[in-house]
Amino acid sequence: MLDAVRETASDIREMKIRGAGRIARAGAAAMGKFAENYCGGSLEDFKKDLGTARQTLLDSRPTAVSLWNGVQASVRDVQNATSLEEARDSVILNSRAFGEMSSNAVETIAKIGSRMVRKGDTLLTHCNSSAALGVIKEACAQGKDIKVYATETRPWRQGLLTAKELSEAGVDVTLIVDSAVRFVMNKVDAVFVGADTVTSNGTVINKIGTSQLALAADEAGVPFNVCAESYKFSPMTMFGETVMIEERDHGEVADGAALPKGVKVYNPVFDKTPAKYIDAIITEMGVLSPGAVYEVMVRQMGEGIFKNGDF
Ligand code: RI2
Repeated sequence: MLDAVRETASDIREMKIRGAGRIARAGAAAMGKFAENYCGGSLEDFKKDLGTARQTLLDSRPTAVSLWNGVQASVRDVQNATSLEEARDSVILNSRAFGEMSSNAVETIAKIGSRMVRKGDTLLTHCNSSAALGVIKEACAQGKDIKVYATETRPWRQGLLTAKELSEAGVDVTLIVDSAVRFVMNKVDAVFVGADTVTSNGTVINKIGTSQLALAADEAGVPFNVCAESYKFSPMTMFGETVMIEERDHGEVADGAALPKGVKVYNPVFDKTPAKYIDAIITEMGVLSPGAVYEVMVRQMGEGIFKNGDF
Protein backbone atom coordinates (compact mmCIF):
# COMPACT_ATOMS: atom_id res chain seq x y z
CA MET A 1 0.00 0.00 0.00
CA LEU A 2 2.85 2.33 0.80
CA ASP A 3 4.60 1.45 -2.47
CA ALA A 4 2.50 3.88 -4.52
CA VAL A 5 3.08 6.63 -1.95
CA ARG A 6 6.84 5.94 -2.04
CA GLU A 7 6.76 6.10 -5.82
CA THR A 8 5.04 9.50 -5.80
CA ALA A 9 7.51 10.75 -3.17
CA SER A 10 10.41 9.56 -5.29
CA ASP A 11 8.96 11.23 -8.43
CA ILE A 12 8.66 14.48 -6.48
CA ARG A 13 12.22 14.18 -5.10
CA GLU A 14 13.64 13.49 -8.56
CA MET A 15 11.51 16.28 -10.02
CA LYS A 16 9.64 14.01 -12.43
CA ILE A 17 6.68 15.73 -10.78
CA ARG A 18 7.59 19.36 -10.13
CA GLY A 19 6.10 22.80 -9.61
CA ALA A 20 4.66 23.75 -6.22
CA GLY A 21 1.03 23.35 -7.29
CA ARG A 22 1.60 20.05 -9.06
CA ILE A 23 3.46 18.47 -6.15
CA ALA A 24 0.65 19.55 -3.82
CA ARG A 25 -1.96 17.91 -6.06
CA ALA A 26 0.21 14.80 -6.47
CA GLY A 27 0.71 14.57 -2.69
CA ALA A 28 -3.01 14.90 -2.00
CA ALA A 29 -3.86 12.38 -4.74
CA ALA A 30 -1.34 9.89 -3.32
CA MET A 31 -2.99 10.19 0.11
CA GLY A 32 -6.40 9.61 -1.48
CA LYS A 33 -5.19 6.56 -3.36
CA PHE A 34 -3.55 5.20 -0.22
CA ALA A 35 -6.89 5.45 1.62
CA GLU A 36 -8.78 3.92 -1.31
CA ASN A 37 -6.51 0.86 -1.43
CA TYR A 38 -6.16 0.44 2.33
CA CYS A 39 -7.01 -3.04 3.50
CA GLY A 40 -5.60 -3.06 7.02
CA GLY A 41 -7.62 -3.90 10.13
CA SER A 42 -8.42 -1.20 12.63
CA LEU A 43 -8.88 2.57 12.69
CA GLU A 44 -5.77 2.80 14.84
CA ASP A 45 -3.71 0.85 12.27
CA PHE A 46 -5.02 3.13 9.53
CA LYS A 47 -4.06 6.27 11.43
CA LYS A 48 -0.57 4.90 12.03
CA ASP A 49 -0.05 3.88 8.39
CA LEU A 50 -1.54 7.14 7.17
CA GLY A 51 0.99 8.96 9.34
CA THR A 52 3.81 7.03 7.63
CA ALA A 53 2.38 7.84 4.19
CA ARG A 54 2.09 11.52 5.14
CA GLN A 55 5.68 11.71 6.37
CA THR A 56 7.03 9.86 3.32
CA LEU A 57 5.50 12.51 1.06
CA LEU A 58 6.53 15.46 3.24
CA ASP A 59 10.15 14.24 3.32
CA SER A 60 10.41 14.33 -0.48
CA ARG A 61 11.05 18.09 -0.87
CA PRO A 62 11.28 20.55 2.02
CA THR A 63 10.57 24.05 0.70
CA ALA A 64 7.14 24.28 -0.95
CA VAL A 65 4.51 24.49 1.79
CA SER A 66 1.93 23.68 -0.88
CA LEU A 67 2.87 20.00 -0.48
CA TRP A 68 2.32 20.19 3.27
CA ASN A 69 -1.02 21.97 2.78
CA GLY A 70 -2.17 19.42 0.17
CA VAL A 71 -1.30 16.44 2.34
CA GLN A 72 -2.68 18.09 5.46
CA ALA A 73 -5.97 18.99 3.75
CA SER A 74 -6.39 15.31 2.87
CA VAL A 75 -6.01 14.02 6.43
CA ARG A 76 -7.62 16.85 8.38
CA ASP A 77 -10.87 15.02 9.30
CA VAL A 78 -9.32 11.69 10.28
CA GLN A 79 -9.01 12.69 13.93
CA ASN A 80 -12.81 13.06 14.19
CA ALA A 81 -13.61 9.73 12.47
CA THR A 82 -15.19 7.03 14.61
CA SER A 83 -14.61 4.11 12.23
CA LEU A 84 -12.05 2.96 9.68
CA GLU A 85 -14.56 3.45 6.88
CA GLU A 86 -15.35 7.00 7.93
CA ALA A 87 -11.65 7.84 8.16
CA ARG A 88 -10.88 6.35 4.74
CA ASP A 89 -13.82 8.15 3.11
CA SER A 90 -12.77 11.47 4.58
CA VAL A 91 -9.25 11.14 3.13
CA ILE A 92 -10.62 10.12 -0.28
CA LEU A 93 -13.09 13.04 -0.40
CA ASN A 94 -10.72 15.63 1.04
CA SER A 95 -7.89 14.72 -1.32
CA ARG A 96 -10.25 15.03 -4.32
CA ALA A 97 -11.60 18.33 -3.01
CA PHE A 98 -8.05 19.67 -2.65
CA GLY A 99 -7.18 18.66 -6.21
CA GLU A 100 -10.26 20.42 -7.60
CA MET A 101 -9.77 23.51 -5.46
CA SER A 102 -6.13 23.70 -6.56
CA SER A 103 -6.87 23.46 -10.28
CA ASN A 104 -9.71 25.99 -9.99
CA ALA A 105 -7.43 28.38 -8.10
CA VAL A 106 -4.88 28.32 -10.93
CA GLU A 107 -7.66 29.11 -13.44
CA THR A 108 -9.01 31.97 -11.33
CA ILE A 109 -5.53 33.46 -10.93
CA ALA A 110 -5.16 33.36 -14.72
CA LYS A 111 -8.35 35.39 -15.14
CA ILE A 112 -7.51 37.93 -12.42
CA GLY A 113 -3.85 38.31 -13.40
CA SER A 114 -4.62 38.70 -17.10
CA ARG A 115 -6.50 41.95 -16.30
CA MET A 116 -3.20 43.37 -15.05
CA VAL A 117 -1.58 42.86 -18.46
CA ARG A 118 -2.02 45.65 -21.01
CA LYS A 119 -2.14 45.38 -24.79
CA GLY A 120 1.37 45.29 -26.21
CA ASP A 121 3.10 44.64 -22.86
CA THR A 122 6.46 42.93 -22.64
CA LEU A 123 6.58 40.55 -19.68
CA LEU A 124 9.34 38.66 -17.92
CA THR A 125 8.94 35.33 -16.13
CA HIS A 126 11.27 32.96 -14.30
CA CYS A 127 11.38 29.17 -14.04
CA ASN A 128 8.18 27.32 -14.93
CA SER A 129 5.18 28.36 -12.88
CA SER A 130 1.76 27.12 -13.96
CA ALA A 131 0.13 30.00 -12.07
CA ALA A 132 2.26 32.65 -13.81
CA LEU A 133 1.99 30.96 -17.21
CA GLY A 134 -1.79 30.76 -16.78
CA VAL A 135 -1.88 34.55 -16.51
CA ILE A 136 0.35 35.03 -19.56
CA LYS A 137 -1.54 32.52 -21.73
CA GLU A 138 -4.89 34.02 -20.74
CA ALA A 139 -3.67 37.53 -21.62
CA CYS A 140 -2.46 36.22 -24.99
CA ALA A 141 -5.79 34.44 -25.60
CA GLN A 142 -7.53 37.79 -25.02
CA GLY A 143 -5.57 39.13 -28.01
CA LYS A 144 -3.33 41.42 -25.95
CA ASP A 145 -0.37 40.99 -28.33
CA ILE A 146 2.25 40.47 -25.62
CA LYS A 147 5.93 39.58 -25.73
CA VAL A 148 7.59 37.47 -23.04
CA TYR A 149 11.17 37.00 -21.91
CA ALA A 150 11.67 33.63 -20.21
CA THR A 151 14.79 33.02 -18.14
CA GLU A 152 16.68 29.79 -18.73
CA THR A 153 16.63 29.02 -14.95
CA ARG A 154 19.80 27.16 -14.20
CA PRO A 155 20.54 24.49 -13.23
CA TRP A 156 17.39 22.56 -14.19
CA ARG A 157 16.60 24.85 -17.13
CA GLN A 158 12.86 24.87 -16.50
CA GLY A 159 12.83 27.98 -18.70
CA LEU A 160 12.94 25.71 -21.73
CA LEU A 161 9.64 24.17 -20.61
CA THR A 162 8.21 27.65 -20.20
CA ALA A 163 9.39 28.78 -23.63
CA LYS A 164 7.93 25.66 -25.25
CA GLU A 165 4.60 25.98 -23.43
CA LEU A 166 4.24 29.67 -24.27
CA SER A 167 5.30 29.22 -27.87
CA GLU A 168 2.75 26.42 -28.31
CA ALA A 169 0.10 28.76 -26.88
CA GLY A 170 0.97 31.32 -29.57
CA VAL A 171 2.94 33.70 -27.32
CA ASP A 172 5.90 35.62 -28.76
CA VAL A 173 8.56 34.26 -26.40
CA THR A 174 12.31 34.87 -26.14
CA LEU A 175 14.62 32.76 -24.01
CA ILE A 176 17.40 34.55 -22.09
CA VAL A 177 20.15 33.36 -19.77
CA ASP A 178 19.59 34.17 -16.10
CA SER A 179 22.39 36.71 -16.04
CA ALA A 180 20.67 38.77 -18.79
CA VAL A 181 17.79 39.77 -16.50
CA ARG A 182 19.09 43.22 -15.50
CA PHE A 183 20.13 44.00 -19.07
CA VAL A 184 16.66 43.29 -20.51
CA MET A 185 14.68 44.80 -17.63
CA ASN A 186 14.46 48.20 -19.33
CA LYS A 187 12.43 46.55 -22.12
CA VAL A 188 10.00 44.93 -19.64
CA ASP A 189 6.61 46.31 -18.52
CA ALA A 190 5.84 43.78 -15.77
CA VAL A 191 7.27 40.66 -14.13
CA PHE A 192 5.06 37.64 -13.32
CA VAL A 193 6.53 34.76 -11.29
CA GLY A 194 5.14 31.91 -9.22
CA ALA A 195 5.73 30.96 -5.59
CA ASP A 196 6.58 27.87 -3.62
CA THR A 197 5.83 29.42 -0.24
CA VAL A 198 4.59 32.78 1.03
CA THR A 199 5.36 33.65 4.66
CA SER A 200 3.13 35.55 7.09
CA ASN A 201 5.18 38.73 6.58
CA GLY A 202 4.73 38.58 2.80
CA THR A 203 8.15 37.20 1.88
CA VAL A 204 7.99 35.01 -1.23
CA ILE A 205 10.09 31.89 -1.58
CA ASN A 206 10.48 30.90 -5.22
CA LYS A 207 13.04 29.46 -7.63
CA ILE A 208 16.63 30.60 -7.07
CA GLY A 209 17.19 33.86 -8.91
CA THR A 210 13.70 35.25 -8.26
CA SER A 211 15.04 37.82 -5.77
CA GLN A 212 17.50 39.06 -8.40
CA LEU A 213 14.60 39.64 -10.80
CA ALA A 214 12.86 41.56 -8.02
CA LEU A 215 15.89 43.77 -7.38
CA ALA A 216 16.33 44.52 -11.07
CA ALA A 217 12.59 45.25 -11.41
CA ASP A 218 12.72 47.58 -8.40
CA GLU A 219 15.69 49.46 -9.85
CA ALA A 220 13.92 49.87 -13.21
CA GLY A 221 10.51 50.75 -11.69
CA VAL A 222 8.88 47.63 -13.20
CA PRO A 223 5.94 46.04 -11.31
CA PHE A 224 6.87 42.70 -9.73
CA ASN A 225 3.86 40.36 -9.44
CA VAL A 226 3.69 36.98 -7.73
CA CYS A 227 1.03 34.44 -8.76
CA ALA A 228 0.27 32.20 -5.79
CA GLU A 229 -2.68 30.05 -4.80
CA SER A 230 -3.51 30.63 -1.13
CA TYR A 231 -2.34 27.10 -0.22
CA LYS A 232 1.16 28.44 -0.84
CA PHE A 233 0.72 30.52 2.33
CA SER A 234 2.66 28.93 5.17
CA PRO A 235 0.76 28.77 8.48
CA MET A 236 3.93 27.65 10.30
CA THR A 237 5.60 30.98 9.62
CA MET A 238 3.00 32.71 11.80
CA PHE A 239 4.49 30.82 14.70
CA GLY A 240 8.08 31.71 13.98
CA GLU A 241 9.16 28.78 11.83
CA THR A 242 11.54 29.60 9.03
CA VAL A 243 11.30 28.10 5.55
CA MET A 244 13.95 25.51 4.80
CA ILE A 245 15.67 26.21 1.49
CA GLU A 246 16.30 23.00 -0.40
CA GLU A 247 19.86 22.27 -1.53
CA ARG A 248 20.24 19.76 -4.33
CA ASP A 249 23.06 17.63 -5.63
CA HIS A 250 26.16 19.32 -7.06
CA GLY A 251 25.85 17.14 -10.16
CA GLU A 252 22.93 19.37 -11.24
CA VAL A 253 25.37 22.29 -11.53
CA ALA A 254 28.43 20.54 -12.95
CA ASP A 255 28.93 16.83 -13.39
CA GLY A 256 32.02 15.05 -12.10
CA ALA A 257 33.99 15.30 -15.33
CA ALA A 258 33.41 19.05 -15.75
CA LEU A 259 34.27 19.90 -12.16
CA PRO A 260 37.95 20.71 -11.52
CA LYS A 261 39.47 18.74 -8.65
CA GLY A 262 39.06 20.34 -5.24
CA VAL A 263 36.19 22.62 -6.31
CA LYS A 264 33.07 22.60 -4.18
CA VAL A 265 29.55 23.34 -5.46
CA TYR A 266 26.72 25.01 -3.56
CA ASN A 267 23.29 24.44 -5.11
CA PRO A 268 20.44 26.16 -3.21
CA VAL A 269 17.35 25.92 -5.40
CA PHE A 270 15.09 28.60 -3.91
CA ASP A 271 15.56 32.12 -2.58
CA LYS A 272 13.58 34.65 -0.56
CA THR A 273 12.18 37.88 -1.98
CA PRO A 274 11.26 40.36 0.78
CA ALA A 275 7.80 41.94 0.73
CA LYS A 276 9.16 45.42 -0.05
CA TYR A 277 10.08 44.32 -3.58
CA ILE A 278 6.66 42.80 -4.33
CA ASP A 279 3.88 44.91 -5.85
CA ALA A 280 1.12 42.31 -5.87
CA ILE A 281 0.38 38.75 -4.84
CA ILE A 282 -2.28 37.45 -7.20
CA THR A 283 -4.34 34.75 -5.51
CA GLU A 284 -7.66 33.04 -6.26
CA MET A 285 -9.17 35.36 -3.63
CA GLY A 286 -8.02 38.45 -5.47
CA VAL A 287 -4.96 40.68 -5.66
CA LEU A 288 -3.26 41.17 -2.29
CA SER A 289 -0.48 43.39 -1.10
CA PRO A 290 2.22 41.32 0.67
CA GLY A 291 1.21 43.09 3.91
CA ALA A 292 -2.27 41.53 3.70
CA VAL A 293 -1.02 37.93 3.81
CA TYR A 294 -1.02 37.74 7.60
CA GLU A 295 -4.70 38.76 7.88
CA VAL A 296 -5.70 36.25 5.20
CA MET A 297 -3.87 33.47 7.04
CA VAL A 298 -5.62 34.32 10.31
CA ARG A 299 -8.97 34.27 8.53
CA GLN A 300 -8.20 30.96 6.81
CA MET A 301 -7.18 29.28 10.04
CA GLY A 302 -9.86 30.77 12.30
CA GLU A 303 -9.44 33.15 15.24
CA GLY A 304 -9.06 30.25 17.71
CA ILE A 305 -5.52 29.51 16.56
CA PHE A 306 -3.93 31.88 19.03
CA LYS A 307 -5.67 30.45 22.08
CA ASN A 308 -3.02 27.80 22.63
CA GLY A 309 -0.20 29.71 20.96
CA ASP A 310 0.03 26.84 18.49
CA PHE A 311 -1.91 25.41 15.57
P1 RI2 B 1 3.50 26.59 -9.84
C1 RI2 B 1 8.67 25.63 -9.00
O1 RI2 B 1 9.55 24.87 -8.26
C2 RI2 B 1 9.21 27.01 -9.32
O2 RI2 B 1 9.92 27.59 -8.25
C3 RI2 B 1 7.92 27.72 -9.62
O3 RI2 B 1 8.06 29.11 -9.66
C4 RI2 B 1 7.09 27.24 -8.44
O4 RI2 B 1 7.42 25.85 -8.32
C5 RI2 B 1 5.61 27.44 -8.55
O5 RI2 B 1 5.08 26.68 -9.61
P2 RI2 B 1 10.32 23.55 -8.85
O6 RI2 B 1 9.42 22.37 -8.55
O7 RI2 B 1 2.89 26.02 -8.62
O8 RI2 B 1 10.60 23.70 -10.32
O9 RI2 B 1 3.03 27.99 -10.12
O10 RI2 B 1 11.57 23.49 -8.05
O11 RI2 B 1 3.39 25.67 -11.03
